[in-house]
Amino acid sequence: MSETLANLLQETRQFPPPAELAAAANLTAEAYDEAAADRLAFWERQARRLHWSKEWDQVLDWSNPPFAKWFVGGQLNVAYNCLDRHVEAGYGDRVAIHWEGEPGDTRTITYAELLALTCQAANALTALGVTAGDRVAIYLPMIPEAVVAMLACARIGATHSVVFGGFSTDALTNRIQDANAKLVITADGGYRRGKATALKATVDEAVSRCPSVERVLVVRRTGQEVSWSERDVWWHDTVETASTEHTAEAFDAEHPLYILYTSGTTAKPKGILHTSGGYLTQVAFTHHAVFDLKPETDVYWCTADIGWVTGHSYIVYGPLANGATQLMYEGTPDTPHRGRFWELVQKYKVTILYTAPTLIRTMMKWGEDIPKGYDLSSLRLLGSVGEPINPEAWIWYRENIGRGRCPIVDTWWQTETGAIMISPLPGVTATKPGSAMRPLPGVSAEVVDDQANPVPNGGGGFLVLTEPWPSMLRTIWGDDQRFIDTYWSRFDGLYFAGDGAKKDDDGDVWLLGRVDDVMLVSGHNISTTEVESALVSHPSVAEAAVVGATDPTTGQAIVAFTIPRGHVDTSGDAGTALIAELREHVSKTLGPIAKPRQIMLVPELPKTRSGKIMRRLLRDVAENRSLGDVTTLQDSSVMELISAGMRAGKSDED
Ligand code: 7RM
Repeated sequence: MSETLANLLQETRQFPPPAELAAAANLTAEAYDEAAADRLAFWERQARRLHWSKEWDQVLDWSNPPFAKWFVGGQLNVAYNCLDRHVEAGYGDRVAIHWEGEPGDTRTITYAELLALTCQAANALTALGVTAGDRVAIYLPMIPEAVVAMLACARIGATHSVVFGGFSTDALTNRIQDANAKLVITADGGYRRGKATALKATVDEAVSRCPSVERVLVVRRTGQEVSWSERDVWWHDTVETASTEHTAEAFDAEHPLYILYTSGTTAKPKGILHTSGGYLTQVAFTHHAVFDLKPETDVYWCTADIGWVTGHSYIVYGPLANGATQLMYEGTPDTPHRGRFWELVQKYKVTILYTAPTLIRTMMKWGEDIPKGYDLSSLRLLGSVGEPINPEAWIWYRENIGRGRCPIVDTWWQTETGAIMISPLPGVTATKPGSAMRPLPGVSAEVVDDQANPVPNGGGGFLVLTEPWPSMLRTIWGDDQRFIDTYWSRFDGLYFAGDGAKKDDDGDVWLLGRVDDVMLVSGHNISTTEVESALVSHPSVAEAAVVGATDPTTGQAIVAFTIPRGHVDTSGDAGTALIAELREHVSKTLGPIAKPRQIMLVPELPKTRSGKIMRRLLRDVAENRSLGDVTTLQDSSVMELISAGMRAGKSDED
């Protein structure tokens, strides 16, 4: 029998939950049993966390798969659930958002204030002709108005489509056109890396190619010069002069809440559609369960941008549905200095931090002296999302940020899943560095081989979801067939996530990267993640990206791009010696089959705007091809540096 995916990495460290946290945890181990006993009754109980104007008749309608309906016949208003009900319950004075601008300006917004702002925006949108079912594009920096704009859409039943503020005119144009948006909400500009960058100019250009757009609503953030036309209106002239009273109308549980485009690498972006009742149920439940949120005392900080699903589910809808107090930050981690994030944790006494492996590995590269300079004692729980987190990065995060005290929740999920699916429970799970551990209560996941048979413990294969879940995508906007083809056709009746995974000897799940990235070396399927983790486990390495390049003898050969840690000497012979040592290190850690053919020492790696490594581009470099599409790249100069290094032959090969 041929293996689906080799299982090379052995990691045996384990960390039980801190006793104090476990004693007061929001969820105990019983939750798994309750959900297993009756999954739909479990989700029905979670739905009761929300306020429903009309109770549902049926929990799940799965009569027409893969098109699910959750809480059929139920009605609710998403914004009412995030705002009004907290104010009505007496929490109007609780801070919803501590906002910090990149230049250091601040705003503190209570739930009562956020409600008033959202009502004003809802009234202004209505006055601009937006009604339930219309699409609204939101292209804003990380300012409170972004949250207000999303909630105002939700309040009046308009479907928002948030486009990340760093995206180009073309990306914005395509997304506005695909959704036929009627209104665009933007700002004059935003602050990034110490500079005021323009947004309005990009919108002007995009809108000239988008006949569906009737009005453009503009927030003044930087005060920079903007050109103006008849379709433009200022936020301060419309929203801020509107009435603060607005009665929320209830919408169907399956009313569309938002479209969020996933930037496919080559094909046209997919508009992932999420609806209301099931989505809000699962984001609220998971935020409560995974982050153990105590709304009276916690200060929660998710460092994602609102333009990604993590910002939608774990800055806006989950935390606000749960009445959380959170920090929202406009800028980058290195402006004005590399300690900015830790300075913010110290200043706001952040208790729960949710960030991405890319940030953690960047901090590793900058060195532990930076976080050492700050008081991080307020932290009690750490989260990770976006990519597999290598065991060494996990340990670095635990020691240097969590100071050995805080549990880490490694949360696996996707834009398509809407909410966290696989994650430790912080008061229950004894975590393993690098493993997302088990599906959450109510979630059914499996690792299967190419015949859809579950792999035994110790085996690797494809991650699938075997039962529908409340926050699942409902379709791809305007393209049901593509929804079926992309997610439901590879394995009959199963949702195919596109990720490789393995089960360890205890049955715990380890994510191994996208299956498109898996390497085939001398007949063995080897995961990029495992080789990267082996490299990062060397004390001189901060970050690594591994790809398979065509090879005449082995089919594919492993090529590794490696960023050294800050203190490491890589000049001349020291660099050559390090490369030889790293190849040996991988061979010893994973076995000779995984020994890289080539290792390049590089200053940066190509990443998407949300921080995921773009292995496709590195494959082009490794195979000496001209670079493909680089428009979604975070920093295009990175590729020139890497290609130049490759040409100069700064690598080592047998
Ligand atoms: C939330 C988000 C989804 C893809 C997913 C994986 C990867 C995300 C983890 C992870 C390993 C994790 N949505 N991914 N979280 N891989 N461990 N904890 O990132 O739509 O932008 O990306 O991200 O490959 O399929 S996303």
